[in-house]
Amino acid sequence: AWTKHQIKPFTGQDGFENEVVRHVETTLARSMFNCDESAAYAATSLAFRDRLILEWNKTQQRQTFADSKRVYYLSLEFLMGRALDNAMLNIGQKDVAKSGLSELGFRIEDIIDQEHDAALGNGGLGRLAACFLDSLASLNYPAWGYGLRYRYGIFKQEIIDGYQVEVPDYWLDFNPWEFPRHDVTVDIQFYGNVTKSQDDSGKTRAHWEGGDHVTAIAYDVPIPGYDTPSTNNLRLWSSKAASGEFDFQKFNSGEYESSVADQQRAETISAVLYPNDNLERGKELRLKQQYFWVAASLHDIVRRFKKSKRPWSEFPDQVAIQLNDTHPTLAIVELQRIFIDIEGLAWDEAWNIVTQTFGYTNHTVLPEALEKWSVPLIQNLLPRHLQIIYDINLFFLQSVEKEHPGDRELLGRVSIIEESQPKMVRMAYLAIVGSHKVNGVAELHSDLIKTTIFKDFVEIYGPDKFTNVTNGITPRRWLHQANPRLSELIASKTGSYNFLKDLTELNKIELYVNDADFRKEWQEIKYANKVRLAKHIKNSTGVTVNPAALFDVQVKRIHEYKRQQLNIFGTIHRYLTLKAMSPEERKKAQPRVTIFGGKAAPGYWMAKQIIHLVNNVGAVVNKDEEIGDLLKVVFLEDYNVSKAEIITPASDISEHISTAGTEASGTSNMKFVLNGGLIVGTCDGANIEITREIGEDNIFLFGNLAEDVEDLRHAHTYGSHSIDPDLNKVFKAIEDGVFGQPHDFLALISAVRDHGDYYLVSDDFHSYIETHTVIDEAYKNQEQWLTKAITAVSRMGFFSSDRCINEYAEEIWNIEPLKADKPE
Ligand code: 26Y
Repeated sequence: AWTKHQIKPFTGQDGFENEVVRHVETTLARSMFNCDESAAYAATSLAFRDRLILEWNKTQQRQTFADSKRVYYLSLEFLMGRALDNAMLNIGQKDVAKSGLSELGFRIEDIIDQEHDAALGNGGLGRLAACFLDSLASLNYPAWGYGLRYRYGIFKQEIIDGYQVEVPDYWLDFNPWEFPRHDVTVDIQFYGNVTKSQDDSGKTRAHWEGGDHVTAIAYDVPIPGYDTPSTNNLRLWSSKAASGEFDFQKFNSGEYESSVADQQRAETISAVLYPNDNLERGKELRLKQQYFWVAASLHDIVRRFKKSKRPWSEFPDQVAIQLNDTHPTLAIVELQRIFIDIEGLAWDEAWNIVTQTFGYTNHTVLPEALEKWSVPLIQNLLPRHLQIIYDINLFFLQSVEKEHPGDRELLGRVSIIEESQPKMVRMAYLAIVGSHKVNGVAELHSDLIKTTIFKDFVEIYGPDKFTNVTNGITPRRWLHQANPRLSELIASKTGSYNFLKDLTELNKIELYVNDADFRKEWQEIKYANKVRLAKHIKNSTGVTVNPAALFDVQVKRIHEYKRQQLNIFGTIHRYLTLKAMSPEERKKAQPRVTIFGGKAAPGYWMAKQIIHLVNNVGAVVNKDEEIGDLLKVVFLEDYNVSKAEIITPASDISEHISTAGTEASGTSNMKFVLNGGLIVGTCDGANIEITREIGEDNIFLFGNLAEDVEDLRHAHTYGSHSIDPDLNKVFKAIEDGVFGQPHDFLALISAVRDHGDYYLVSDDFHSYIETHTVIDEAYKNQEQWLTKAITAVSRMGFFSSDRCINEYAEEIWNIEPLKADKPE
């Protein structure tokens, strides 16, 4: 087909082997005799990369030539994971690599396993950006990602004596997937001061002068689409001292160390990913990162537009920029600055273009995650930007005043500047005012932002500015790559792998839900995936688990709102219940493995206590011979994308149990169901839409509803807060020292018992425990369970990130796919 690759494929297995040998011997300058797994990984990657580069160049040329509108996805996080497997699958020819490597004496899995994850993100927001890039390329949309090339990604997590220890993630030793563009640089300015002058026509112009200068260097990463030649670009910026900055004067006069220090200060900007997820800290270096990245990206975009020689008014016809949360909000201010200070446009003309260009995606309603930057900090670092922010705010408030005369309280509430001490810039408000569309990431979340944090803005702009685009996941990585056998089984029934391009085709498998052979094979695949995870658990924790037990998984960043504490309290309750049983009763109990994984932000003390408690509970339970296989509790260290690819296909039940109204969407919930696991969850985020799609018989929902959360919290503070009696037994066991020194865990208990139970752990505990009893019983009926799992998978088509990206393209970006022409 013409959509297939125009680059010559490897000429069979021999062709592939020749390329590997050539790269080992020439590119790597090694001999095949001492080609180890890491060299084989390098050579295999280079062989596939060669294929990618040619399509990548052609795609970029095609897009430039067609002069089509592009979307730029600005994200401080891209949690890409590994690239080789993805490249082999998207290009095709993984089969050729498999047999070729085998002939050279390697197993392809071991070679894939050599790659270091590209872990340039914290969690959901960063992984969403990665899924979006995959869908944008696969759907042939002209799109670039812009981010930072952190030298250190998210830290590696080690568990030592039950505690999290952070280890730096230096990942760039060998990275064949990036291309430094030393010729693509942008000069970035910080600090300094602003002067005004009159130009010839008498207009005043602002000049931002002096200060420090740092250079941004582009590193490009090819993003291959699945079964299409389209290969998009992810451009990551790296900082280094501006060429004038390495002070030879200083150097020659013997101040070698201080001249090196200047250099290092510049390189610090892109050195490390901030490890906070949903927790704002207001650090100056983080603001520097944001401006550095945003300014480099905008100058790049504007430079590209100027080559087209079109009038500025056509800028929004060529360029759509999507802000992944408020982290890139300064882009709005920077584009306005470029237009008025550098290109000489009038304010209104410029502002009109700016607002047509930007869209803003909100990912959270948690107050502690909403970005605010102090006015004095911005004043010092970006003096001209602060002036422009004040002007944006002034014109905005004037327009509000016009429509709502005399409503001083409204003006105070919606002001971009918070009148606090010190004053703060509310980045979400700035993002709303500077964008033409604002979206949430699941229906409930999009409704909540309209009725709570952004209510006044709905009043001001009307409801049409606010919309919903429910998140999705790429089925290429999260089904085909993570679970190749299930993908193959599905293809054998749907007739092709086309479901990987149109996930709604999964509905065809519902026809086979009663087909005995199909069911048997499905069951075997799940079991094999559990065996694989059991091996991983053994290797990483030393704990032996029975693959026939019910695998109950909660893997995600550790956060109080995600309520891993509810899970571990429930697990303790299970243990106490088992301990109280007679041997006869125990024989009827459903064996279970409770699996936790996830990182805590290094400064998030409560999250670290949760990790500690999970590990201590595991240490006691796992060696209790009376309990044996009835319960194992494991904490898997260093949860990341490549581990998720092993864990996700192996779950029977996964936990998505946030306090209702707090989890914007969740995306791992989608991944687990797509892999034939069922969900225990609250009525929160995308769980609600998953239920609507797959049917309420196929999901285990529990707990209070979002609409009741406010009243319940109020009751905790002003009424009486009685703790669930079963939960009190759990607290007592902890306090009695059953799981080690109770001292460490008292804060977890008192947050619930004495400090208002903000996350409603006690309110939901009973319903949670009961639901797990229901789950145990349901699992004992394996046939019925299997029916639920197959039915659920068949109805998951909606949650493809392809559907999601098509919605953004139509409703927000107004862009069209651009396909390669048919070859002659
Ligand atoms: C301000 C800074 C500290 C900050 C850094 C990272 C704030 C937030 C974040 C990350 C947020 C995040 O990952 N949000 C998640 O986005 C997913 C994709 O939309 C959602 O599925 C998930 O519910 C939400 O928590």
